[in-house]
Formats: sequence, C-alpha cells, structure tokens
Amino acid sequence: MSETAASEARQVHHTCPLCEATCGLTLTVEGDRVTRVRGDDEDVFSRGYLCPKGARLADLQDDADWLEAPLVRRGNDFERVSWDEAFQAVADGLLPVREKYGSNAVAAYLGNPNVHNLAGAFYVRPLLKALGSQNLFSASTVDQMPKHVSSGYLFGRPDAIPVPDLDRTDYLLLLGANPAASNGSLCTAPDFMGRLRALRERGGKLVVVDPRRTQTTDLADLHCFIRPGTDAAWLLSILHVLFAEGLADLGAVADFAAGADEVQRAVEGFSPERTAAATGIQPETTRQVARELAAAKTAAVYGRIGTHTVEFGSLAAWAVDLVNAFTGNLDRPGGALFPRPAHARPDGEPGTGSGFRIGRWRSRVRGYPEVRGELPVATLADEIETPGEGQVRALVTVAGNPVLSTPHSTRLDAALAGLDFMVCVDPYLNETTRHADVILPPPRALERSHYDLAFYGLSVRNVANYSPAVFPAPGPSEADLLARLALVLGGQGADADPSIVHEMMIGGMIQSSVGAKGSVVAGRDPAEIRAALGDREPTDQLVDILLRTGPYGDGFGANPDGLSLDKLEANPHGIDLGPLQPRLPGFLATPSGRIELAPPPLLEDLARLESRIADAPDAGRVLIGRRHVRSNNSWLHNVSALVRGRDRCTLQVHPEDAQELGLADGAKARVSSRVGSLVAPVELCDDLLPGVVSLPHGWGHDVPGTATQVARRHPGVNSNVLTDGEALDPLSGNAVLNGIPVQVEAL
Ligand SMILES: Nc1nc2c(c(=O)[nH]1)N[C@H]1C(S)=C(S)[C@@H](COP(=O)(O)OP(=O)(O)OC[C@H]3O[C@@H](n4cnc5c(=O)[nH]c(N)nc54)[C@H](O)[C@@H]3O)O[C@H]1N2
Ligand SMILES: Nc1nc2c(c(=O)[nH]1)N[C@H]1C(S)=C(S)[C@@H](COP(=O)(O)OP(=O)(O)OC[C@H]3O[C@@H](n4cnc5c(=O)[nH]c(N)nc54)[C@H](O)[C@@H]3O)O[C@H]1N2
Ligand code: SF4
Ligand SMILES: [Mo]
Repeated sequence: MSETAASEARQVHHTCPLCEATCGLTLTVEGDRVTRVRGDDEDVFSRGYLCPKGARLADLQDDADWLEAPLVRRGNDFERVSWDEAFQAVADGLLPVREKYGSNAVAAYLGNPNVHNLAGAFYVRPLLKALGSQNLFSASTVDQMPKHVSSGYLFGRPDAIPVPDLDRTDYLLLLGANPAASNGSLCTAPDFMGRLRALRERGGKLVVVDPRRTQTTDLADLHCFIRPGTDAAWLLSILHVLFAEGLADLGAVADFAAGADEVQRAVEGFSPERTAAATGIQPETTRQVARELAAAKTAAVYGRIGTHTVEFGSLAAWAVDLVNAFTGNLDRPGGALFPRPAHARPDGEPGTGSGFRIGRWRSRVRGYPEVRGELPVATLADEIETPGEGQVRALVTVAGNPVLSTPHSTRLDAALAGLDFMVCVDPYLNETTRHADVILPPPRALERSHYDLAFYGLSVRNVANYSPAVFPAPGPSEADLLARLALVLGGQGADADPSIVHEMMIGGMIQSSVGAKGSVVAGRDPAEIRAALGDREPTDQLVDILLRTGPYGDGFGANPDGLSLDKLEANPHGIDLGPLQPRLPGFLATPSGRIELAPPPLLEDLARLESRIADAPDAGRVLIGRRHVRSNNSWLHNVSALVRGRDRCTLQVHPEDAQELGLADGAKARVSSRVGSLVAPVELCDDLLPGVVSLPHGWGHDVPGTATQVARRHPGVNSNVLTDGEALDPLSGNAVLNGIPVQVEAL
C-alpha cells in the first residue's frame, strides 16, 4: 500500500444485509474499493462478530458478473441496452399479454433478498398493486409461511412472531434450526452460537431436536434425533404431558387467552407413547423435556426450517407457541416475546382487530387457498402449464431464483422457458433469469443504505442501526427500478418519472401517520412533516418517518431526544433500545382481543396428523436439506472465497445405509423421488439418523445460458429436482422440503 493510499483509507460502518443476523461490519475503504472487512467491535448488538459471508461482502462489489446494465433478449442472446430501452421492452412485452389475457395472466415471484433490502421492503407493494394479479408467489411458501398462519390465527397478526429470549432464558428447546450454519432465522441474534454458549455458561439448559447431528446439537445438553416431519406430533405430546401431569399453566396470558380447554382435549390422543414410533423419540425423553420446560424458571421453545418446511408445518408452528403459552413463557422475559422495533406502529385497541383468514381466493389449477395475498410457489408451474382462462403467460421476478429454490424445479424450469414474457429484477444472469426477456439489475449491496426493517422486528433485543450507502450507485436505485416497473404496469409509459411513485409513497405514509389514532403526530400538518424530511433517498425518508413516529421516535419535535434517521446516522454502531418487554394484550389483533389458542382450522388439521402417526413408521429413506455457513441459498456461489475447497454439495449417507446400498465414500449415487432424479457424490456421515439422507439446496449451476463464471465452476446438483410440487402443508401452502421419500442406489 502506498503512503498516499494509506492516508486516504477511511473506515465506515455498515450493517451486513446478507442474512438475518444484522452484524455490524467495519469496512476499510480506499478510493472506490473496500480493502478490509472486520466485525465492528463497537456494534451495540453484534460486538465484533461476523461470519465468513459478511467477511466477503466486499467481494460482491468486485464481482465482474454482477450486471451493471440492463439486458434484453435478442433470440438466444442478451444485449446490453440503456435503461430507457429496457423499460420500453418491458412495456412492449408485458402490457399486450395483460391486455389480451387479463391481469392474472401476469404473475410475480418475490425472492428472499427482498426482505434484506429497503427497496424490496417498500417498493414491492406499489409494484404488485400496479400488477393487479392474484397470481402472486414468493419464497415465503418455501420457508416460514406456516409461522404466519399460526400467528395469524393465534394473535390476529401473521407478522406477530414470538422470539425466544436467548439472552435471558434458562431453558431453550430448539427444533429444526442450525444457527451454527444459518446464523439464525425468525430470531435475529448476531453471534447466535455465542449466545447459546452464554446460556449454558449461566447454568441454562439447551435441548435441540434434529434428525442430524450438527454444530448446534453438539452444544446441546440433550440432542433428540427425530424422524423428519414429525415435530408437530412430538410437541403435541409435550402438551399432552403438561396437561396429564397438571403442569399446564398459562401464566400472565391466562387473563386474555381463549380455547385452553379445546387444546387440552385436542392433545388427548397424542400421548408420548402413541407418537414415539413416528417421531423416534422415546416416551421417557418426551416426558422429561415436558417436565423440565414446566419446571424451568423461564423457558423458550423455538422452531425453524426443519419444523416449517414439512407436511405438518402449520401444526408445528402452532404447537411451538402452545408450549410456550402453557408453560407460562409466552410474552414473559426469558420466554418468547414480541419485539418492539424502532419502526413499530402503535398497537391497536384489543378487540377491534379484524383477525386473520386464508382462502380469499384460490389457485386456479389445484384450488390452494391464498395466504397473505399469495399462492404456493409449488403450484407456479401448474399455473403456467395448464391452459385455460387465467393461465399465467408472463412473469415478473424480483430477487428470486425459483429454478434452484422451489420444488420440482425441472418442471418449473421448462415452464419458464415457455412463457410469453418474463422480466427479472436481479443482478445476475442465472438459472432463473436466463429465461428472461428483460433483466433489470439493481445496484450492489454497498451501493445502497440499510436499515433492517424486516429483522429488527424479529430481534432478541430492540436495536436500531442505519448504514448509509458506502459507494454511490452507478445506475438507478432498486427503488427507482421497482417504481418504474410499477409505472409501466400502471400504463404511465416506459419513460415515466419514478419520483411520481416516491412522492406517492412518502405522501401516503405521512397521511397515514397523521391520520392514525394513537400516533405521536396525529392531526399534524402533512406539509410540515414533509418539510422536516429533507432530501434523502426516498427509501430513507420512509424509514425516517417510521422511526420518528415509532415508539422511541422524536415525533417530529414532540420528543426532542427521540430517534430519527439523523440520530441513527450519528450513532454508526447502532442504538440499543433494551431487552424485549411484554407486549400483550395490546399487540393482539384478533376480533376477540384474546389469544385464540385453539383456532378451528388448526384443530381440524389434527386429523391428518392423527392418521399419519397411526400408520406404521415409514421404512423408506427420506431426504432432508442442510445449510453451510459459506452458502446463502443459491446466490453467493459466485464468490470465489465462499466456494473454494472441497465440494460441499454431497449426498450425506449414514454408514449403515451405505453398507446396505453398497455405497462408498466418494462414490456416485442416484437419488430418485416421485418427481425426479439426480446423481450426487456420496459422503459417508454418521451424523444422520439412519434412513435419512441429506443434500443441500441452492446448487446446480451448470445449466446452459448463465453468466456466473465462478458458480459454473462449482456447480453441484439441484436438490429441488427431487422435491415434490404436490407435497404441501395444506393450510399455509408451504412446500415440503424436508422428509422427501427417496430411493438411493449406487451408480
Ligand atoms: N430444498 C430446499 N429448498 C429451499 C430451501 C431449503 O431449505 N431446502 N430453503 C428455502 C428458503 S428458506 C428460501 S428463503 C428460498 C430462497 O429462494 P429465492 O429467494 O428464490 O432464492 P435465492 O437463492 O435467495 O435467490 C435470490 C435471488 O436474488 C438475487 N439478488 C441478490 N441480491 C439482490 C438484490 O439486492 N436485489 C435483487 N433484485 N436481487 C438480488 C440473486 O441474484 C438471486 O437470483 O429457498 C428455499 N428453497
Ligand atoms: N449460511 C447460510 N445461512 C443462511 C441461509 C443459507 O442458505 N446459508 N439461508 C437463510 C435463510 S433464507 C433461512 S430461512 C435460514 C434458515 O435457518 P435454519 O432454520 O437454522 O436452517 P438450517 O440451517 O437449514 O437448519 C435446519 C435444521 O433442521 C433440521 N431438520 C430437517 N428436517 C427436520 C425435521 O423434520 N425436524 C427437525 N426438528 N429438524 C429437521 C436439519 O437437519 C437442519 O439442521 O437461514 C438463513 N441463513
Ligand atoms: S452472520 Fe449474517 S449478518 Fe452476520 S456477517 Fe454473516 S451473513 Fe452477515
Ligand atoms: Mo429462507
């Protein structure tokens, strides 16, 4: 490094947007490059922690395959075009389809990075409004939709997700999550593993339920191996024991909880003895865990991917909250609580909520109910392939790679190839976007500001942190892209000014703030508030309104010491707003104003589970997934440092199974399911429950027509070739991605 370069180096702080942990990073910037990335020791929440992905955030800045200009299809090739030409191509391609076949002929798929990005958080809504289609799909139905369903029914708010109080609990029961790899999900906790170690160091107990031994189970006092897909049955057995032994106690929520007797009756048939054959967990172990949960000073139950992406996902999500409730741990410190982030809206009046329902419309081909305005992505291929009124003929994707991430992907891949038109807002020419007619690339992660709108609402402490963009964006912001798309779809023309949408968004948010009962700015003059916002990026102005009218906000002058974006900017290591506090009953939005412990749709779904546990346990093999700390679903495989080393996309097989199947370590095996088959290298692994094999998702980068050079050299295989588009959790529409029946044979 030359003297001058060294003297020019500056340090900036930026929240990592890659996963849910919201770690603070300290970046050394020289000129237009980041030369070093470290964990920010002074970050109020992450205190220096970072993972290998965060350490490589700057590599995305240097990734030559990150598109910088829009691409338009010309035959089999793509041509770089100007932004105006690109939007004109969208107008020319998309509008005629909608005109000819109606609004539902244009579908949208929204991928996971939308929740890690302010543009996705705010601007997808106007886009979908302009689209006006009932064919909306997202990564939520290959992920957490069951939790929204249970929260919707229990609390009246699908987004009200109780978070385990990791830092204060005395007993944590963790199911189907591996934070050692994932860094946590629906539970934002930078250095999750450090927090689990701290739990044990203060004398607390950790119990982990997982069909596979992981670095998380290694830390546990007790690891229960469970047969995939059976967590709901096991948790109902825990409840059964709580009731049978007189241990059930709703604690502080008893005064406003309805349906306890129905729950007690519903779990009568789920004794630990009856579920043991299905779950593989011995009745004495189940009883022990139930008694310990009830006896612990405080306890929290937390279930994630392994409990949601299964046949009984909604029942499992519900049962998690029921165990929290009936051990007196719902909404109490040390138990599971609702965060109150800096951007939270005022609670309503209990008893005035409109509640939650599903099925306001149904998918055309298979009749699946709409949930939160969307349909199961597992049925997207059906909707594209099946002719008739309402057939999907065009698709808009924003930050999604469904060809690798969603079930029966060979079929979806072929279906996408047959669309009349497809437009993708995505930085890469990848497995999905290669089917596009137009690709609109957003700026890179460090070229946008960040405030974690999604994950501070799921955080184990209330914190707030804002990071300005590190570098200016060379092209339009992603908010501009989405706004222009919305304008095209709204018939305003390809050259309409995105500030029309920005003004509408900002004006609309101000209006609803001054109009809201209980708002700190109720009745104020919108123009006065507008003037106080200054001229930041539109997404930042929206965050500023939320912060200033939020529970810790400055109320635009009403509470001068309160939060604002300026104040966050002056505190680049974040502001700690304290541990989680009880939020009930104020946060409830059920029509009754109570927690509805026994919602009829969930009770009705129990019959399906009953018949499953009555069946003899399946003798066949089943497939589960796994994550690796250096992957992030499908899209970080183009970063060399994150894919170096030995092939991670292996089929893990227990040595007993391998022996039976004649498989050796390193050999190739054919794995087949009802819908597809693939060949993968075998890795012998005694971490698994025998009968369970494991393959990670997000690989399979060797399809023709992509331009991700690094990923292509480390292709792996696409595990979603095996997952079944017809295997769904019926209430949530969530795909079954764990516990897939498969045959394995030596090749
Ligand atoms: N078998 C199996 N399948 C799974 C899972 C599993 O456990 N097993 N997990 C599921 C889960 S939990 C999820 S969330 C889904 C994810 O499913 P998807 O969201 O469909 O897939 P990702 O791999 O996250 O793809 C993200 C896309 O966003 C693009 N992108 C990255 N950053 C940005 C940005 O800033 N703006 C825009 N516009 N685009 C960006 C990337 O290039 C990529 O194309 O996968 C699911 N699929
Ligand atoms: N490094 C990395 N981090 C990520 C991601 C990534 O791809 N890579 N993806 C991000 C996303 S989008 C999400 S949603 C989160 C997910 O975060 P997690 O929920 O922690 O996901 P996993 O690490 O896949 O852990 C799931 C665990 O469930 C187990 N399991 C499988 N089937 C069952 C079952 O039936 N019952 C039980 N009890 N366990 C089962 C698996 O063996 C595995 O250990 O991670 C996020 N963070
Ligand atoms: S754990 Fe998540 S937020 Fe933290 S550095 Fe890694 S990817 Fe970024
Ligand atoms: Mo996810």
